Amino acid sequence: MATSAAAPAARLYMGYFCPFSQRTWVTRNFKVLQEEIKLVAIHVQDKPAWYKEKLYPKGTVPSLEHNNEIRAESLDLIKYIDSNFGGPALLPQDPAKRQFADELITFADTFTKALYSPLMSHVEMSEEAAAALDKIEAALSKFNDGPFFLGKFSLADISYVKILERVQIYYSHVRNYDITEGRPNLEKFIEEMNKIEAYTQTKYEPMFLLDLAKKHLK
Ligand SMILES: N[C@@H](CCC(=O)N[C@@H](CS)C(=O)NCC(=O)O)C(=O)O
Repeated sequence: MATSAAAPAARLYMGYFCPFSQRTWVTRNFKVLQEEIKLVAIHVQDKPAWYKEKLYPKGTVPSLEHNNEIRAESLDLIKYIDSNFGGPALLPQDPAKRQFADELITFADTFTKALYSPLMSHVEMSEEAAAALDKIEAALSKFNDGPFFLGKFSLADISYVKILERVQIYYSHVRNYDITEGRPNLEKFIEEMNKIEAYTQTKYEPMFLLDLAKKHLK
């Protein structure tokens, strides 16, 4: 009897301490794709030459090798993984929620830059960073059928949570600024995220993350 070979597992090239990689890692965990997507750890500060030469010329992680193609950019990858693999869907069918998800996912890069920028210069807290936090605080009240951006847990939450986790630690220790102060939705969001195992599996001790980042923080 002829047997058909199982499709080879996809490979997710990632840095365990890289927040962008961690978005794809959380997505994989939540969709229970440990067999379908194998993690290949890359040392971000000391990348092997083959990664850039043979796999992904831009050289950043994460990237995904699937069906003999390489894809990259974490915000694109989480959407790709959600639509091309099994497991619970991480985007809703509802068109209004879907459109809001796209807007939020697109804003995640701007949010990241706004929050990191004061930390990389000698600025206490910028208007852009406070406005970006206020924007997501307001976004969290748009749908009231749950504590997440779209009510239920989705890719929108995954786009922000690993950045929020870090900037909460950095601002608290380096700027004495609590990003959740006066932002109750954000506080509740972080509390609820900490009940999602797919996310908590990717967390490290705050002091460890602070130590890793210290040489970049001003
Ligand atoms: N926009 C990219 C950013 C990826 C990124 O900057 N990754 C870092 C590690 S956290 C990296 O690979 N840096 C090394 C390099 O730029 O060569 C994404 O979202 O995937």
